[in-house]
Amino acid sequence: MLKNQINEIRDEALQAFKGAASTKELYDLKVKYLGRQGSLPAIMKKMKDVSPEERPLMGQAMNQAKDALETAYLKFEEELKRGELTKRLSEEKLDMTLPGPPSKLGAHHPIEMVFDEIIDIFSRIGYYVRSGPMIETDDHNFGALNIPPEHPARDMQDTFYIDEEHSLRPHTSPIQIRTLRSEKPPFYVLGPGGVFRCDSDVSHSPMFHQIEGLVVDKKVSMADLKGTLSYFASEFFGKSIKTRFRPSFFPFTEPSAEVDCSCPLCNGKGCRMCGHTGWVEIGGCGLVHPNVLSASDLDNSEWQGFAFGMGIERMAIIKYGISDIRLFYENDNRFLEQFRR
Ligand code: 2NL
Repeated sequence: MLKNQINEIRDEALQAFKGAASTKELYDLKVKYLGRQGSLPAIMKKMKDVSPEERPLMGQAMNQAKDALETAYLKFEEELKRGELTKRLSEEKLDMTLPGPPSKLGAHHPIEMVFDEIIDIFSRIGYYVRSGPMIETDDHNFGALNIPPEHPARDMQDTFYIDEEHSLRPHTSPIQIRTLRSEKPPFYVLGPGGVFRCDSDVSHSPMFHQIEGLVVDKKVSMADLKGTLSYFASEFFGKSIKTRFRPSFFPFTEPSAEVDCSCPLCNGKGCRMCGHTGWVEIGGCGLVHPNVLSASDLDNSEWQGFAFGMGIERMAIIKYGISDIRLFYENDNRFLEQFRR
């Protein structure tokens, strides 16, 4: 009887389901017994040989067998799934005592390192740091520095104006002016900070960094200025460094000079960095112009001063042999990592 065959397959399948060790194995068994090529559907093909009286009984047995197997399948599948999940969770347990992946250490930015070192060198001879706002008045930026109204430095082409009277400071001198006007002499001041100019190409950034030094005391001479900057250059670049002054002009100093030092890269022999001259320019300086002192209410007959200014990017380029100013602003870790100290 076909009905017996059906029940036999059903029992065999139930037994096999029970023995399945994984959801995969169970699924394969379901395909084997219930799938389109499976053994139960195969029986259906024999229906045509069954007598009309027997047919309903057989259909009933077939439906019951299918139901029983579907139900059993779902039950065993659920059990196996739960077991597999428990097993996976226990295997996936994290060992919190394992060391984590190595964390990447940050590094100092070369601009910051140069600032720190210059400030350190001057603070050893009594200088202190002052700061000021980046948006400044025309008077602090230009007027108080003896820069005449028609001077090209005031031009819209060079300076970022905020309104008629304010601009982003184009140099660090307004820091010094604020100090001159709010504290009492003598002064031994450093003014470090970011400055802004309408200028952007391969060797100019619209935002860059400077540091200025200002001394105001009873008797201050060009000799003091030269001694101070020679001390600085030998501390910053090394003892063998020589310095020289070349006459120059700034509205806020008189006399004025450019400061060169012997090229630290080739030791003065001549190389690509110093343009084969053996000398590199590190900044400008001079004795504070009497108009600058009086514009800040200091008595010219009592007080004298010297001042100097340097570009931080330029100092970093010379000291570390950096080839391109744009490297300072890209924050590429491969560049920055080289300055870990
Ligand atoms: C340079 C040259 C310089 C000054 C800055 C200064 C400030 C006051 C009075 C007088 Cl309040 N002078 N600063 C003087 C000479 C040169 O900078 O090449 N800087 C990057």
